[in-house]
Order: sequence, then C-alpha cells, then structure tokens
Amino acid sequence: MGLQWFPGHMHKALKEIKESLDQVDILIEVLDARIPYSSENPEIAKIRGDKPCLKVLNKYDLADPKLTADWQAHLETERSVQTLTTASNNPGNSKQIINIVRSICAKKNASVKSIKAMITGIPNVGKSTLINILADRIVAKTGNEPAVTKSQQRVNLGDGIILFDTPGVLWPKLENPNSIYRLAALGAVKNTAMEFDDVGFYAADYLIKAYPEVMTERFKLEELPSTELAFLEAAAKTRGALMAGGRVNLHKICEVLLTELQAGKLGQITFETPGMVNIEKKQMEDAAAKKIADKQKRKQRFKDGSLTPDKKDRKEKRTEKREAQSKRMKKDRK
Ligand SMILES: Nc1nc2c(ncn2[C@@H]2O[C@H](COP(=O)(O)OP(=O)(O)OP(=O)(O)O)[C@@H](O)[C@H]2O)c(=O)[nH]1
Ligand SMILES: [Mg+2]
Repeated sequence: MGLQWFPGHMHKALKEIKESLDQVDILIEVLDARIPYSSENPEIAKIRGDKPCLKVLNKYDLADPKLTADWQAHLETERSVQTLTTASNNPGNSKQIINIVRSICAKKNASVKSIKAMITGIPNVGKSTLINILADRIVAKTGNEPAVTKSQQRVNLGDGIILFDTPGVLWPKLENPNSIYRLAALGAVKNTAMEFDDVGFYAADYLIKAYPEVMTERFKLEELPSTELAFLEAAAKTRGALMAGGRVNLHKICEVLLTELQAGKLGQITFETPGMVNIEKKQMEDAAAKKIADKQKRKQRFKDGSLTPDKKDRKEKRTEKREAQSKRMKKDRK
C-alpha cells in the first residue's frame, strides 16, 4: 500500500510544534499502547533534543496487557524514558501524569511552580480525551476519527500547569511498511486515504497468527483457516457479507474486521512486539546497507574505467570500423 498521509494541516501543525517547543518544559508523547513503536513520531524525536519526555501508552484498555508490560520494560530499559499506561475508562490513573510531570521537571530545574507541558501524538490516539480528563472538564473537542483537533490549544489546569493540545501528526515518510498498515488498521489514518482491502488483509494475516482463538470464536468458525484469504472468505460467510449469487464480499468483510478491531470488539489486541520490531528494524537496515553497497559498486566500476555496455559497444564498433578502413587503404595502396 503506497500510503503517505501527510496533509497540509499536519505539515503546519508539526511546524507549530517546533516553534512552541522552546516555551515548554516537558513533552508528553501519547502513544497507542497497541502499537508503541509504530505510533512514535520520529520527527518529534528529532526536534525534541534533550527536552524531558514522558511517554504515555494510551488506550491501554484495548491492548494486550502482557505485551504492554513488555513494551514498557523495553522502552524504559533501552531508551531510558519514563512511561505510563493510561485508558479513558480509568481517569484516576491518568491523573498520575501531573505528579510525574512535576517530579521530572523538579529534577531538571528547581522551580515547578509554573510548568508548561505539550501533548503530542499521532491522530486519534486520545490526546484531547486525556486533556479533558486532566482538566476535569470538557475543554478540547474529541471524536473517533483522525484529525479532530486542527490547531494548537492551551489549557490552564489552574494549579501551575498549562497543557498544550496539538493536532495529531504523522510524518512525511513512513519507512517501515508494517507501521503504515498498523496505523491504518487502528484508525490513525483517514478512511479516504487508505485501501480498506489492503489493510483488512494485513490485519487478518496478523490476527489469525497472533490471536487464533479470538478470531475463531469472534467469527464463529469451526476451525481457523491457514491463510488470510481463506479466513476472510470463511468469516464473510458466517457474517453474511455476500454478494448476489452467494459470492463473498471481501471488501465488506474487511470493513467489518477493521471496524470491530478499532471499536475494541475483538478484545485486547496488540499489533507489534519488541521482538518483531527488532527484526523489522534489522531488515530495514540491511536493505538500506545493500542499497548503499550497490551504489558504491556501480560508482567503482565507472572509476575503474569500465564503460557501460552501450559505450563499450560503440567503442568496439569504432575500432572495428577503423581497422577495416586501414585494411582497405592498405589494399588500395598495393
Ligand atoms: N477505548 C479507548 N478509547 C479512547 C481512549 N482515549 C481516547 N479514546 C477514544 O479515541 C477517540 C479519539 O480521541 P481524541 O481524544 O479525539 O484523540 P486525539 O488524539 O485528540 O485525535 P486528533 O485530535 O484527531 O489527533 C475518541 O473516540 C475517544 O473516545 C482510551 O484510552 N480507550
Ligand atoms: Mg484532538
């Protein structure tokens, strides 16, 4: 899927985040607990410098608890960042953010009387919902679709903390193809910017391998098919996603699968593990290294004087022509 969803408002929002960064004491990056790696914005990491950062794994209620624990351990040990899990159905827990922010800022500088914190994250991850929880009132608009917040908004919590809500941003170049699918499968990409069928097939392939029992039960299958296509066909039959003549409607069943996944109806599902991501990163590094090595090999060939086949042909033909001409001349002279 050739998806790059980076509309104008995100470009502007990212620029504004960069511009306001100097004014804030700490960044709160909201990640999707179901995809902590794919929902982390590399652009934010680039511009953050050494500004303190708290990583909040939100929508914890929808994620696989065992894998969330693995992710927290991974992020905290390997990356030395502080993490916290939050869910909108547990506001008491989300409020810990305030204490953590205070203690991080206290370590950094003595004055914690007035703290400015900026909340960033991918579209639809729950930034505005979190701000409403922390403010104890509805101050930010929320909605179950990406790009609800369109501009930066400041919210004074009244106890010396000012929060900046920001529009959800992705990044201009999504390097890992798996991340694109995961972001789309979990609702961070506008429906009109993605191919439901492509994303549905990707999700089905992962889910039948990672959560076979959940999928068998949810779609009332007697046994789990071994491929995503066979699974979608079987699920289409049990769910009545059929066209005239009884043919299965794959588009419809992909839509059903993604809607139920995003609504949390499949249960607590996580779409990536630290182990999977390490393998993917290695594959991307190897591919990038191969590209560089190939380019260098090509350059070396030119340097060594080896000519392109086309130029070589022309040179050989010229030499042949010259030799034939000189032979002819010698013959004429005789
Ligand atoms: N299940 C669950 N749903 C959540 C949670 N947090 C937010 N949501 C839902 O996710 C949707 C998006 O929430 P928002 O707060 O608007 O997300 P946002 O990050 O501000 O989105 P943009 O402004 O579009 O970038 C809403 O339907 C929320 O009700 C959570 O912890 N668990
Ligand atoms: Mg918002």
